[in-house]
Amino acid sequence: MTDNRETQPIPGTPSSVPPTLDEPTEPHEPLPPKPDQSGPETVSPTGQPTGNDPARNAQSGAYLTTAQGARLYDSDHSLKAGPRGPVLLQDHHLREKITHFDHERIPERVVHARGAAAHGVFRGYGSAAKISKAAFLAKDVETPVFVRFSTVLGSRGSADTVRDTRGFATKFYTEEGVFDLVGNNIPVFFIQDAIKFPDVIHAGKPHPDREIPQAQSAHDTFWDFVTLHSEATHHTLWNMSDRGIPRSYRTMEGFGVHTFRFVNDEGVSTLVKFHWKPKLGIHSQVWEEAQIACGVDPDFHRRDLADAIESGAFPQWELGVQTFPDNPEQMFQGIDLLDPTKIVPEELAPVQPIGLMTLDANPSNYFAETEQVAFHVGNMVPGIDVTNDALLQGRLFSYIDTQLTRLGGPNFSQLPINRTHAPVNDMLRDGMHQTAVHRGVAPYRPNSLDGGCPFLAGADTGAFIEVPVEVAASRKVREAAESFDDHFSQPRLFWLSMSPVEREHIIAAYTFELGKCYEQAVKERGLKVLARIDAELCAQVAAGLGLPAPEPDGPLADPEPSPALSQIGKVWPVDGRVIGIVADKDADLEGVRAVCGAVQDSGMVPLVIAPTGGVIGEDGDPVTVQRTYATARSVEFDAVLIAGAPGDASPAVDPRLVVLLDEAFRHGKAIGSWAGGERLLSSAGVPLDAPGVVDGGAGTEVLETVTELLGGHRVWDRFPSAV
Ligand code: HDE
Repeated sequence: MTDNRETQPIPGTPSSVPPTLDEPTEPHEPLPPKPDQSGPETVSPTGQPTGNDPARNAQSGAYLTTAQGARLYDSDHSLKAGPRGPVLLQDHHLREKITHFDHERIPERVVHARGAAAHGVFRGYGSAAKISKAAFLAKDVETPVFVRFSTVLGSRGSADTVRDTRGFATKFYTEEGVFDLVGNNIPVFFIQDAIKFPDVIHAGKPHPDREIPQAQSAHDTFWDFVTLHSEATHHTLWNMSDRGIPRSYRTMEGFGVHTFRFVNDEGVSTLVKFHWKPKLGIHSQVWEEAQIACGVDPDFHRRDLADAIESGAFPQWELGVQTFPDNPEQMFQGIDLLDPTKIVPEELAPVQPIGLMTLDANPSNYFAETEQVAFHVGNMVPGIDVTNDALLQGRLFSYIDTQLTRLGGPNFSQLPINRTHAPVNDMLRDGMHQTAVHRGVAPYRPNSLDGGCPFLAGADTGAFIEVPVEVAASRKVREAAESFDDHFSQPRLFWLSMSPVEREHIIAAYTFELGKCYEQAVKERGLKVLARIDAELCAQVAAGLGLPAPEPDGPLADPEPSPALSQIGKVWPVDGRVIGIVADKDADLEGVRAVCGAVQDSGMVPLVIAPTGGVIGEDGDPVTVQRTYATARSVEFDAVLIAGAPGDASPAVDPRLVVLLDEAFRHGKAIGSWAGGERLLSSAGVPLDAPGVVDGGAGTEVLETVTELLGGHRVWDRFPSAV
């Protein structure tokens, strides 16, 4: 513990403590914030700049103070009656410090508790202008955004790479107010009506008795629910596919899930479904990789996002919409647009790009920004409106309600991260944590005392006006439309659209998850559901569980597959990919230097792995080691290169390196070697003639082939059932 009495002496007080050498002895100005450390512009609801003023933030002034601004001379010792106590109740600083600490935690989100976020900018293409009057969609308009990615089931401290749906929530700070697009990385949802949301979440969360398992769907209550509610089949199938274990937040698609409305200047409404398309392509981990990452790097996705942004590899997504005529039926080619368990295949309604989002700055403070951000599907701007989707309608209630407990009152929109960039003139007053100092005496309207202000806007002055759709005169019912009863045709469509290797992953995922259930009845019901998707899927999972495969208890649909749903077979940019380069003192260090340079030139990240830390090579230009055999694990690398073999030709390879190479090989990663490195590969049991194992030539030549392989994400030919 550091004692600063010597460095900040109280006048007239002798001190026997020697000065510390590792702390500055004179107050000095703090370092300027890094370029990526500034939050969005902030204005208070009364138009005053507040909050983000650096002069008012902790850590930016020279002297430590209490919350009231009194300077402190000691923050390490309680006020005592003599050096050996007792501690005095009158120590205000002690009580303030401990009391504040006691209340540092707020309730975590009931779902989506684990998240990571980034700031960025959205630029409209103008292509949506004909169907939406939203100003931020106009050509070249730039709008600041804040995006929070999340898992759904796990607690705030849970691992990133679990099998789960991912949240993809975007706050657009538009000039017409905040627009929140609160979506997921899966385009359908478990349920068709919000009233079931507490049920599906209770089923997915840990069992109430032992509170296990954490952040997992592989347990009885989850499978009990999703097999009893067959509407959940489609979403569950996406979860069991590679979409449930993304490689990175940067390589996920995002979806608005519900059908929304766009409204143009003439008041014409068009139905739309939102899609985020990642510029880096859609990529996933393999299951074993995801499981290992849960242990060796539980922050895998959070770190990946922050590192990429810090290194300047700014992730980008194109926002697109599928559009449909807003007719009274709200159906498109037999697909009910109000049913959130259905997609519309892109082959039937292409995704039309309307803007580009770039994430270019990490948050400065996790709590203030990522934790306190409050999204709400009801935050809309003129030009965008909701539909009658019963899931969406329930969400319109839930998101404000949940913030009251989570953020401690009704004024959460005043928190810096939630503040709109549009002028606010509301008549909401008082409440917990009110930070605005409202003026005027008449927070009601009409009034004559505040000059009649504020006035109402109209369509021509930018008011948000709901689309005046007809509400069908009908009886009150607790029912859904008949088309909502079709729970299996789209799961079959998804299955038929998968490549063989993707199907294999799905079979393995169901076998794992149902295999983790204890209840025989749940496993058997799970197989009955699979029989309605596909006979081969059901048979293979049944074989894995050691159970008979049931016959389907209804007809199988015959949908046209949608190739757009498959993640495999395309070539993508390699930006931000991580290349591990194994080297030791006997390696071709010149080659390593050249390869590191070439990796960086291609926008990728080189990480040199060596037996120990420090540097390799004692001459003038040593190579810096970033990972050691103790800290490296295959999951961090998209490809591994070996820059030579130990000079003594010893066949014994460090067992940690064997694990690294074995995993990289089995997970379909490109592996390259040069300068004798193949000796090391064979000793580690990597077959040199396997697909995607590259040897020979100079290091940079090997890298070239490996980079080409990376464009396809993995060496798919190495999996048992190749594409
Ligand atoms: Fe949410 N959801 N949700 N959800 N949701 C929340 O709001 C809810 C649904 C989604 O990073 C909560 O602020 C209901 C679908 C994301 O802060 C809560 C229903 C989709 C996030 C809530 C749904 C989502 C949330 C918890 C059924 C994809 C994280 C904390 C009708 C389209 C946002 C909070 C962030 C968070 C309610 C279904 C996405 C409780 C009642 C469908 C990405 O209000």
